[in-house]
Amino acid sequence: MNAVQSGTDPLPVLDRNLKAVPKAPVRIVHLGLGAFHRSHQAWYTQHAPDAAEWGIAAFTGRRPDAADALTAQGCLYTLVERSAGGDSFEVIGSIVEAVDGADTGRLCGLVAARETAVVTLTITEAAYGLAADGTFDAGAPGVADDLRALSAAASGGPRAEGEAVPQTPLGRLVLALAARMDSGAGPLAVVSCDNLSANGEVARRAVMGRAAGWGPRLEEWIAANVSFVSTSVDRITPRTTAEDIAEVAEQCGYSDSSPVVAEPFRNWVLSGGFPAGRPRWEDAGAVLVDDIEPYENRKLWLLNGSHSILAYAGQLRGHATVADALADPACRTAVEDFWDEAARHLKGEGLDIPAYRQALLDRFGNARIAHRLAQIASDATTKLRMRAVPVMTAERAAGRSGSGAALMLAAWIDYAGGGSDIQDPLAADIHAANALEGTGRVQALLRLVSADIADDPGVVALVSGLCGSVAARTATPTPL
Ligand code: CS2
Repeated sequence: MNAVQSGTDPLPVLDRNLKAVPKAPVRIVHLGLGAFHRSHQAWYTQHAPDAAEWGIAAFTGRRPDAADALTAQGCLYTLVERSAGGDSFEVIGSIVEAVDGADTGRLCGLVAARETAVVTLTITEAAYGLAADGTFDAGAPGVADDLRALSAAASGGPRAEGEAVPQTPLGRLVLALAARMDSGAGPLAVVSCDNLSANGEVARRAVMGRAAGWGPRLEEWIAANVSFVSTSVDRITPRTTAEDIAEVAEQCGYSDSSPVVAEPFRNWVLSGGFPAGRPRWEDAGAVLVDDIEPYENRKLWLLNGSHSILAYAGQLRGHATVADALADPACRTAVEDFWDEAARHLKGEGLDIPAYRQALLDRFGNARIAHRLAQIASDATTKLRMRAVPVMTAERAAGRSGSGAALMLAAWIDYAGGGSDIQDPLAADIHAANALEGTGRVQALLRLVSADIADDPGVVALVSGLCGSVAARTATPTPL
């Protein structure tokens, strides 16, 4: 489709020529309508052979904007697949309804419907709101309000004017699961697609903790009827820019307010039961496994871990994108050192770590994907817990220092002290820790990531010694 724009006529909106495309019925409800959902789960659903039976109703998080923009163009959008050699364009139609996340009435209606079989989640790692040790944290932001709202909803009766409804995505999900329990529509699967280890189990704990606000009847129903599926998800999806929107208009000849750009690579590994069915995602390349741990560790440690090193070390060294940072030998060495450590603890048949590392270098080096380091730098306390801590702990248990993982933590601590706008669920605690000095500050910041490593004087000394080193490193070329 090449653009032919005559004179100054406005371009037709994307769905103008495609209205005849039949919409699949809603059988999947998604929470977290963002770019990643649209480049990943929506792509797999569109490419499943039974796509015509599986429509997605996707709910936004905090704001309605993404739903409004998508609804205005019939829920269709362009996926721009950006390789090192060029772009290709595909219209995705698997999302059939886009809804403001605050519309809990619609959410409850859809989740309570017998046709709905799957609820998928991309709500960010931080939104699960678990404590650093992985237990349910009734004091996490928004959770106490959710518990109160759920308890009020459980007591039944007509809802009073202005009565609160849960405000967090998982609080809303619990309300909707209660509606399904009451409708008798039967079991379903909840599928976390966030970058957390054992994300199915994390989702179960976070949902059950909130369900306690409703009461034992719902807790028992969820335990008996909801299958929490674990997944490892992968597709680099930078934030869409004004240039991307202009490129789609020029290349495709229509106006699309909501295109999404992604690398050609994609991967989805799933483990768990789907009691009410699911699309044949495996025919689109997804992999169903019994034991997901080796795959999720490989992805979380090697890809996401090195992303975090590049995000903090790279920005400290003046870089803005993943590709720029990786081209800096000082950052590249830090990544390779961390990978060497992580690789020692990645056991499992067919993981082929050398090939995976090489593929990551190729993917990160794709300079046509402008993946901003500032985007990756957010929510460090939650992310580092999954990315640095397990490797550090395994290395130290094996009698080594864990200096590669320690450098990731040190780079974050330097970055957090730089006065930049910190986006983190624990931002207030980070600011408080920054008021301390020296080792006390390092220890206080480490505690926000993991009490275990903060309580190890060896780790505190190691990380303190590495602070300041990343920015000062001279660039020693790594042999290719
Ligand atoms: C990134 C991920 O922002 C981040 O923390 O590490 O979003 C990463 O790009 C995806 O997991 C790739 O699949």
